[in-house]
Amino acid sequence: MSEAKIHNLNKALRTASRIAVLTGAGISAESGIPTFRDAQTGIWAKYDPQELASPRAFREQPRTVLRWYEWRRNLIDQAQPNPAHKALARLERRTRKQNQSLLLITQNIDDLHRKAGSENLIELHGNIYRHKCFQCDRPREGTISPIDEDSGLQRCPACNGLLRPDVVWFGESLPEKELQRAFSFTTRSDVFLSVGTSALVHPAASLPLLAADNGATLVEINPESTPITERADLVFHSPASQILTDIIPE
Ligand code: BV8
Repeated sequence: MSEAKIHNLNKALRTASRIAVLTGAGISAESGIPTFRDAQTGIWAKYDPQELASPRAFREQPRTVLRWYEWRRNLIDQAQPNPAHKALARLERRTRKQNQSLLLITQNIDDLHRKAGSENLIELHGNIYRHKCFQCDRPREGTISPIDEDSGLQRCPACNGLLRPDVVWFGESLPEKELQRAFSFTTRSDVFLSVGTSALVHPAASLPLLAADNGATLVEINPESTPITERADLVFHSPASQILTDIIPE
């Protein structure tokens, strides 16, 4: 990998006042969690995740959707933060010491950034361990019990609506406050790291270009090219953990 690119990235990170990071499923791939696009194995292979992650699917087949999330939660329960997650948590601690600020914006719902120690974190698409009412949106503390054949679907104690994972489905709006905060920090960022995302799902996918349009140095870390690759100032076609541990050593 070119030393010059690593040198330029180090320099950009050292001289930045604000560093924004956007992560997608690719950063959790090295924790053994399949990315959203290749998440479908076994009995789930015949389903399209974009179909299952939708209010319509939940209305039509709530048990199937809840079982899919239970399957994904079980995968995530066995996963640990990988060196890429840990490097970003180290970067946040380093920026705090140097009077810089860092905001980590994730599309992932797997809680691994928080487990790795990241604090200044926005979960744009929610968190698989949180639940809420499909009807009245009230949060439900704790997880809901596993779905089995005759188990009644869990209901909201306030309105008797069905409980669902507190994640953002396709066709649903993102949490307003978090989205605003992500946009506002992005427009003022000096460096924007896009890590492990296909940059296809909006509105999260618009953040990297928004940063570049506002003068930030746009950096992409992804083994594959994406719609933002040609706009990026620095592109690392490598796995996230390799680059991030080079840039932010233990
Ligand atoms: C909304 C939670 C208002 C649930 C998810 C504008 C233009 C076009 C379409 C739209 C638009 N505005 C709205 C839309 C519609 C839609 C959308 O974007 N559709 C796309 C697909 C065409 N967006 C919405 O519906 C959003 N809502 O905008 O509300 C509205 C409503 C209707 C109509 C208009 C407006 C809600 C989107 C949120 C959906 N929820 N997740 C759950 O997880 O169950 S999205 C889900 O998929 C993930 O959270 C993630 O965001 C996305 C998958 O993307 P990635 O994370 O990038 O993962 P992916 O697998 O795609 O890629 C992994 C990458 O990692 C790859 O590039 C790979 O190369 C790389 N990689 C692999 N290994 C590594 C690696 N990288 C680094 N290191 C490695 N080791």
